[in-house]
Amino acid sequence: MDSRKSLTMVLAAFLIALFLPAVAMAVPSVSVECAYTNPGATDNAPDLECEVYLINPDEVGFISAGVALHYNTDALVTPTVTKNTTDWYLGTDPPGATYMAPEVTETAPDGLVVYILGRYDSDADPDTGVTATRVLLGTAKFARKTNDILTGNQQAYFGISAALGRTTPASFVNFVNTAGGSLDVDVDFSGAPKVVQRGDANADGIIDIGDPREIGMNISTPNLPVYYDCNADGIVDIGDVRCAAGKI
Ligand SMILES: [Ca+2]
Ligand SMILES: [Ca+2]
Repeated sequence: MDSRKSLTMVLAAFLIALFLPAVAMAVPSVSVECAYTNPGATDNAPDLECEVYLINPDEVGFISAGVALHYNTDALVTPTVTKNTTDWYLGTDPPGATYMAPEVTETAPDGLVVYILGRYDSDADPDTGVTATRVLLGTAKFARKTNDILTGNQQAYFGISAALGRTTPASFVNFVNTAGGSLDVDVDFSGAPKVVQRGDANADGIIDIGDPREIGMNISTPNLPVYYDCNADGIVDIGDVRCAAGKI
């Protein structure tokens, strides 16, 4: 082997070693994304809308998931919750068999919404599970107790955080993959929830020219964070570009 060839092989081995840790670090995580509406003549009633996503970069097949969403009852009242029954269902078709509606506990000051989800398609792909890289688990909408005008990331004010759905009994497993393995210790909850004003599309805490631009460039992207929906009508379209521009 000439020296150039052996140098090439050493370099290749080095590059593989360099990128291996990055591949191994692509762990699944939970992302909590919330948008609040400020009061004003053209705004909807003051509210906070949260969406809880499972981020699954390696497209591991999940057959169950469980997340607890905490909130501060001093700031938020009357939760209305849903779970995603399009992707998480048991049976031949979504929504399939009714299985564990989200549980809401309004005990002050730590309100709690628990989503437990399962996926078993007895017809099409019983062994596949949920493999999307970004999949919705559930939503929660709240009324705000006060009409205070807020700015920036209000995670602390609203007391928004996420954790494993159930921790008792000790044998309960929230996240299970298609191989039957528990992923409870693997799923990363360390990312801070984002709680920003509607229209702050890049969630940096301020609404400036970058936000209507960000919305405009992503109108056709599915599963956009809720803060892209500036006018709170449930869809992201040109109206949100205008709405965000109007908030600058
Ligand atoms: Ca912004
Ligand atoms: Ca909209």
